[in-house]
Amino acid sequence: MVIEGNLDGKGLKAVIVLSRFNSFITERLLEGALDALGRHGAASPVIVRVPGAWEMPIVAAELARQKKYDAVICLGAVIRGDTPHFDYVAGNAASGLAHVSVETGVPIAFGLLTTNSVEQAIDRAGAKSGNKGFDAAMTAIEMVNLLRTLRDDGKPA
Ligand code: INI
Repeated sequence: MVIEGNLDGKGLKAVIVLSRFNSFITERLLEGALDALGRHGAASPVIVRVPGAWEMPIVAAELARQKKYDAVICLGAVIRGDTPHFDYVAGNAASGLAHVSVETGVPIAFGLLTTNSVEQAIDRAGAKSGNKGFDAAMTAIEMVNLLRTLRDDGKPA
């Protein structure tokens, strides 16, 4: 038996946590996520803007605890500079979001780019390497449906 989540977003309530830092990239990720949700039948998501990736875990935790949303989609871009700052911001965001997801049982999609250059970020925000915001939203839909199936009776729909 194989159990997996389908990509039907009908009735799905998502919330997007969107970082304003590097907004020329993150706004493209938002476009991708909205495209994916809309094309798979999900309702228009609530969008919560935060200053930067560092602030994402506490906001994602608050939203997940409210139990108003089926999934939290986090979109941001951390781009490496000349100092170790990148490692602290990206590392905290990644481990914080993983923790929130496991602790609350609410799927958190990790649409946070962590790149060595602006070019790599552009490539992943709608250019050569697709749009990671789109991918994160698709993952959110799949995970909501997978967890519903597992919490139901374990049988695929
Ligand atoms: N925040 C990001 O989302 N991306 C970055 O690339 C970034 N850099 O490079 O500094 C960044 N920093 C801000 C950080 O997320 C916090 O908003 C700030 O430190 C205030 O708490």
